[in-house]
Amino acid sequence: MATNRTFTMIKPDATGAGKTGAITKMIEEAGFKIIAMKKVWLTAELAGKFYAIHKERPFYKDLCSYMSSGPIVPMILEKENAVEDFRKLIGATDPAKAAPGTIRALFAKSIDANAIHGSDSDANADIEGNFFFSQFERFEK
Ligand code: 3AN
Repeated sequence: MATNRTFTMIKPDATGAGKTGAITKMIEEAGFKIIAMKKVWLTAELAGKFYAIHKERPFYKDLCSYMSSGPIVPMILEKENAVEDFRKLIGATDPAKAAPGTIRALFAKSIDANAIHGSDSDANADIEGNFFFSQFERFEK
């Protein structure tokens, strides 16, 4: 099903490397409108809540400590077919497998420090956007 909104976060490796502007530029040039955006630094506990879906995975603890190791830039984005098109723009989870020209191919350092997150479904885009942004920040009609 085509949707209009997705959720993303620029991760600590990319914010720390000064790539926030370059990545945001790619997102806008790909036709996504930034609906909401801010810079925050999560505690490991909050990162754990965000990634609760991965609680049983072997990389969960490392993921939570990594995602709380520096600032992140969460955003809500709008575009026709947003979830699917954004996953294409960021590329595969493992940057070694990400298609050339994708955000992860250009900026990710490893499978965990992989520069950016993109929601994998409409339902998760909604849950994840709601985690970071209040109703008035989401500009919902
Ligand atoms: P994606 O972000 O591409 O949807 P998910 O949802 O499978 O990937 O995983 C969430 C996050 O967990 C990834 N962005 C990555 O940072 C981390 N991750 C996923 N798989 C691994 C792995 N095999 N080893 C280390 N970290 C991983």
